[in-house]
Amino acid sequence: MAQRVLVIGNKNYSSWSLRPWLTLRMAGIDFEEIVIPLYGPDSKQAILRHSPAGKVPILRDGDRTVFESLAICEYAAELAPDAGLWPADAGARAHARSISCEMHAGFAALRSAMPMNLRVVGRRLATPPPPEVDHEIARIVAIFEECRERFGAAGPFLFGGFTIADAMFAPVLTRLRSYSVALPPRSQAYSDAVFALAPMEAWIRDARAETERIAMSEVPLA
Ligand SMILES: N[C@@H](CCC(=O)N[C@@H](CS)C(=O)NCC(=O)O)C(=O)O
Repeated sequence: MAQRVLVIGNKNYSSWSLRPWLTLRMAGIDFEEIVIPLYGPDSKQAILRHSPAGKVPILRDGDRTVFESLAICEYAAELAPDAGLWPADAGARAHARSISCEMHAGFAALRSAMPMNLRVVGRRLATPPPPEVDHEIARIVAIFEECRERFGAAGPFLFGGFTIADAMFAPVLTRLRSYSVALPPRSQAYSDAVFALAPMEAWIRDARAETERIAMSEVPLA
């Protein structure tokens, strides 16, 4: 096996896998990838061969095993200290860490009602989602607007240059786009900047080339 390997799920569906993959690519950190198609008869065993936690993503770096998406992103920031994966300013960095943890731990209603499915763009859910989803979307938009206003002057991303916070929210941007959630202009411009990243384009291209279908992610669409 190569020195550094990121074990991920299907690119079309695995939102947790996208976050560290994008972080590593944006930081210019070399790695090979192993894609394990999820929720098949042998998937769990294949994942467990890499980590007892039994979930992807997993980073294998020599004899180190790093699991949990945000922990892998933090590890990437240590591998590439000059890549600006966290904002340089301590206050901005604290805020970036706060919203990254908020994303990692929260937004369960949105994640359940609007699963990541990169083959879907500009569709609508067949039935209105529960009200918590609207509350979570409002909170996400508030995060985008506040970050762009307070910290975003130096570039198009939440903290100007690309940071782990952008990676943490990238899958959410795909969900909002898939299910036609309108964004205010500043948030839309932010979303456009993330989709225009070359690694993001590459991930979506690979995702659409996959052939597996995971039924739980095929929500009814109007
Ligand atoms: N908190 C974990 C969540 C990881 C997770 O739920 N991964 C899903 C795929 S996106 C998974 O491995 N599912 C396969 C399974 O549970 O067998 C992280 O941030 O990495």
